[in-house]
Amino acid sequence: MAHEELPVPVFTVLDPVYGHDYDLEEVQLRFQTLNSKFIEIYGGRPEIFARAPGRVNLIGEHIDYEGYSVLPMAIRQDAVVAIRKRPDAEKVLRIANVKDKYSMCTYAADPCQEVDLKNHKWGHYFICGYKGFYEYAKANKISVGEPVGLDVLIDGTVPTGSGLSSSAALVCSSTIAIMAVFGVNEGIKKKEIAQLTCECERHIGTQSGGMDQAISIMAKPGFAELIDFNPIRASDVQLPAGGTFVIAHSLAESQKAVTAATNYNNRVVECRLAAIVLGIKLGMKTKEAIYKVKTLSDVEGLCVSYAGDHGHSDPLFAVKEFLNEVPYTKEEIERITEEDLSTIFANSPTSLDVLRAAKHFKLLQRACHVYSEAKRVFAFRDAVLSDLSDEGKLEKLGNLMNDSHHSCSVLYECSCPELEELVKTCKENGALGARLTGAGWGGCVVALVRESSVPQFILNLKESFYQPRIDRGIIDEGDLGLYVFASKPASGAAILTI
Ligand code: NG1
Repeated sequence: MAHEELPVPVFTVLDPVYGHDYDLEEVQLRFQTLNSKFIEIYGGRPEIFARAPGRVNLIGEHIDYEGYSVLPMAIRQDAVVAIRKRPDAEKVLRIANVKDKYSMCTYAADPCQEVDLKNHKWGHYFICGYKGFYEYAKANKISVGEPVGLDVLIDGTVPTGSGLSSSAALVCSSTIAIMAVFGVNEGIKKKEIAQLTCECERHIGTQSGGMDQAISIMAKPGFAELIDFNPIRASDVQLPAGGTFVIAHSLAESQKAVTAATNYNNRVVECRLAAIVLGIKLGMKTKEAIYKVKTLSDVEGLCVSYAGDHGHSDPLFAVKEFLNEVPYTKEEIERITEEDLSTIFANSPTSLDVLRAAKHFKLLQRACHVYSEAKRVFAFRDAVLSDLSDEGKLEKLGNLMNDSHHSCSVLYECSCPELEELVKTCKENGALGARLTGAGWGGCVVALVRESSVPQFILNLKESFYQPRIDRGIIDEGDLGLYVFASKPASGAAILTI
């Protein structure tokens, strides 16, 4: 059976989850500490643990929310949730963290509560899972009884604001922990949980695409995954021998939820506008385009057929023909749509925030990025499957990663000076390819490096990129391993009854 059809696995020991590429003693100590801290805070043992990993996206950036396939792999850093139903009748959710800097968050045990977006708290990510779980149970007529109080303790090792999806690791582990503690996990397929957790995370105010939750739930050790959407599907991708992905933090924090209106959600809105304008220019009635066209993938067929009529095959031919390079004002777009943008986005408060914050809209550039990046994902997968030598494959993959970064930086403008410096440093030190990974605007770079040169590569990055920052007190030398490390494809989410 395809693994997305299976439920999230339940294990009674740690080895199947952490057996690959981990120090098992260290992992055992981590769970023991979590257990004793739980007892210290709540006076009793957790009923269940759930864990979900972060991820690094190898290629396919900012295209999941446009309906296009992406190619990430899970990393070993994860979020672990320890949970129990409260033994008394108090209807409160207490969410604590092993790290002191995250103080305990408490919420009413009310699945209908709104997430307070104006007052961002780390515990909100648990509430995303909590709300989503009840919405799912209601939609699927699963009886879960009256809401009860929950005691929760979380330990996350995915660095936050790094583009490695600490948020999805937390939302996914919280959601499956809640499912498990209510005893409804067995009947639910991974692909449904991937879809559900993507919807959960939108309660935080970002219009997420679904890549992070899908890989966190469906990853398999040893493989990257090609993730398709609508419907969600994961296909194993065995990376060529001889290459390793090194993840390096730019040390600029990417605060996706806080900057959503000008960054992440802004790009989602720009893509939708580009798609509507293309739809209209390519012959759709304005009303039909406004109400039916949600993503650039919805109008790709029209673009390709226009290109075909003119002896081309690439949707970019139509994009360049019909969209202007000069940024559009709101009024210019409204002349094409014959409808106010605030009416078009009336049902999406987070998009209305984007409209209020935006000065102009870059439709041509965003569409060019999305269509070209979508192609690169398949070129990457095809190179892996090709009969090139491993060395030839690695070179091809590296070039595709470089092209992806250029597109993110120049067309999608989701890079930042620190990421640019780090990508350049990686290339100067022999990386076959290097690119920002995740949402961007800070966070990490992923570099493809020949396996034999990884230790030297990391040393060189330390000297040229990190040492000046250690000297300035931005990070401690002892923490360097948290900011730059090699990663193998790790395992996906699991429930643990240890
Ligand atoms: P990160 O880097 O984890 O914030 C975000 C989105 C993804 C995807 C990438 C860009 C969330 C949870 N994740 O990832 O869905 O769109 O940006 O490719 O919003």
